[in-house]
Amino acid sequence: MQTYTLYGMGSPNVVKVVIALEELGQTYDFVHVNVFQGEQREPWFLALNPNGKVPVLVERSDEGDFSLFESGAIMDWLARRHGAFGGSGDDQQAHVRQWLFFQMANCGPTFGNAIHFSFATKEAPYGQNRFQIEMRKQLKLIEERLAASDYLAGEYSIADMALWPWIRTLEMFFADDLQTPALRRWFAAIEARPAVQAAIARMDTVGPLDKDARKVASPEQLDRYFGRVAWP
Ligand SMILES: N[C@@H](CCC(=O)N[C@@H](CS)C(=O)NCC(=O)O)C(=O)O
Repeated sequence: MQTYTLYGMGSPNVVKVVIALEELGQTYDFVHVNVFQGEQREPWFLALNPNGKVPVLVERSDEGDFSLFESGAIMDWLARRHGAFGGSGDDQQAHVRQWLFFQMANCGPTFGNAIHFSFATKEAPYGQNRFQIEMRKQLKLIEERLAASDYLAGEYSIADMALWPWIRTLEMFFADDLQTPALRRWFAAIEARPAVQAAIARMDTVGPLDKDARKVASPEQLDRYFGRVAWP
């Protein structure tokens, strides 16, 4: 029997883990990390993730404590630990990982940068252009895949759970780019799942904490958070 503590904020890389925990019927404590005040660089947090980023998942069981960072590794661990959503059979498992890694290596960084360069600064047409072009390339690929298959790896899996919150976030900034039929069908099917609704409700309690934390963050703290200056 395991219990979980998830360290995070209201960002897509955290939401995907909340969805997985809900889909797997696990209970978990949520520890909000105030990234605007730099909690992720405090020694207690760096002991959990030396890279200073959320999410981190700690599992407690009779076998002892087990701590993991990097959301893709966490998703893969949860799927294997509970024997669900990781693909049935070797081939299927490989395809789940293929789409999970695709999200991790491509969509996360690209969508994040497309949002950052388009909305967090007015000074970077080069960055806007570069990341919006790459974002649209990835969205086209995703649309083609979902036109051929109900879910990314065939059956609903951690790969879909990993991408879905990123599409949800992208919708706040690039809704016009997301109106393609297969993507819409896939998005609605996942949104309708009770576990996903439960995850959204849980995250609704976290969003205001981020907003409040950002409101009181100093310009120096925001510079650090956005990676515009190095941490001391
Ligand atoms: N590849 C990492 C990315 C994690 C990440 O970028 N976390 C952000 C929030 S979504 C964060 O902690 N930012 C604070 C910082 O970098 O100082 C993962 O998927 O876990």
